Amino acid sequence: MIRAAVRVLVSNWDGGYTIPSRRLYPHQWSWDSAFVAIGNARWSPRRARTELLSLFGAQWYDGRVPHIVFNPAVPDGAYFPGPAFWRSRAPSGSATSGLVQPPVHALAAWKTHLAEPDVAFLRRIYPRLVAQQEFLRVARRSPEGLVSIVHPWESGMDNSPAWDLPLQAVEAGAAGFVRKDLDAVSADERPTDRDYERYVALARAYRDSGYRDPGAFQVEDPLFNAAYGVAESTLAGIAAECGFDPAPHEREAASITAAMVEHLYDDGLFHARDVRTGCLVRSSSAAGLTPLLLPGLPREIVNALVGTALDRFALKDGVLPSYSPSAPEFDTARYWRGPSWINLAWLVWQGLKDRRPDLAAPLAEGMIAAVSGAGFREYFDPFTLRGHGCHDFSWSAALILDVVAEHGLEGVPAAGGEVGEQPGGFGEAGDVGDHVLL
Ligand code: 9WN
Repeated sequence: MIRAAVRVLVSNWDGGYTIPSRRLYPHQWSWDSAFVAIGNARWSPRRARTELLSLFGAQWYDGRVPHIVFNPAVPDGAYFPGPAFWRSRAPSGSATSGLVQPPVHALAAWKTHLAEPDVAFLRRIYPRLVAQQEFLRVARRSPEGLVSIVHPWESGMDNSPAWDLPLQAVEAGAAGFVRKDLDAVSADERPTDRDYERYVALARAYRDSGYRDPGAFQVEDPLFNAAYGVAESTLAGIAAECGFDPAPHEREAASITAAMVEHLYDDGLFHARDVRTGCLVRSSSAAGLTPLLLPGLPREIVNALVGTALDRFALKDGVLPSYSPSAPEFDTARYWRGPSWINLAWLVWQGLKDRRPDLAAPLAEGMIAAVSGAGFREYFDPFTLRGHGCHDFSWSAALILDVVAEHGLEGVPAAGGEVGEQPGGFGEAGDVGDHVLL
């Protein structure tokens, strides 16, 4: 399994970074690169550092880290919306999108450093990570002290039922575009055309405002805010390691945690809040469990989240659905509307490892069992573990390397050796000249 995971990462490597998937996502994605670095740190910290530095090489002057950095060698039509749609360039000259994704990069940089201590790398990336947070504070902070997203693509959980209500305020523009995703994945595993029309209309309006004005969608998402908060507490550690003052980061982590508890928490789960209406968007998204990542979360809230995870997300079974199966919007196969994703399970696992190792263990085994049966698919049916979305998906491979390094191989069937639908058997991890540390 370890070799098969490394093989996926090697075959998706494009020289300085890792594409999420050859056919479906042939460019660099922001939070994917962070997850990939976390996995690469386990066998090639050098590659993990390169991945992160290459992403931050496309950071804008205002500090934003674009959610896609386009590879100029890939034809424009290979992914929609491509560079011609976004019409934006980073100071480095790279064509990029103008949206962002959850800032899980400080965590990735820190884990990379833990795998192979390198203070020079930390000192290089620290100011960029700080600028990434600064962009969110300056451009996206609401009076409640929370950070908002202006597009479902910024949540990373693009098609979550949590966005159905806020998206009703968005007028779907005239079609006039051709989706590329359906060339690679079946339509019933992807967002509907109606969703895409709204995504495109929103992105176009944001682009036309010079990537400045939040349009008809402005939402405070629990996962995004949890990532922002955990970035601050991680930056405190990075600052201390580099000889800088950690206190401002500690204060910011405490203040975002308090604001989340005050404004986004209700009845055992965190929810998104619609900034335009001021209302909480009650949903059953597993995003609402990810504040478990926050080290300063009050104990009673941790206990309540664990209760919800057990009752409504069948946590003990080990396979975390992205949306509660007890909710009417739940779908076993459609993108972010119920299937299990390795990155989401990994984030919740991170939050449980120290607090509830008894529950973190089945989650680790559930992730391992999913890829053992179906290969490194993009997402999985939470009941049958059937694979969905694209094959050879980078973060599924990367995060499994991290889970296996910490948890061991429990969860792999005894007869294992071959990973379900992975074509071609195992390759050699060392064929690119990296050191295998695992
Ligand atoms: C739009 C690359 C990305 C992930 C997102 C996931 C999906 C893109 C798409 O793929 O989004 O950004 O085309 O559907 O939702 O989380 O970063 O893997």
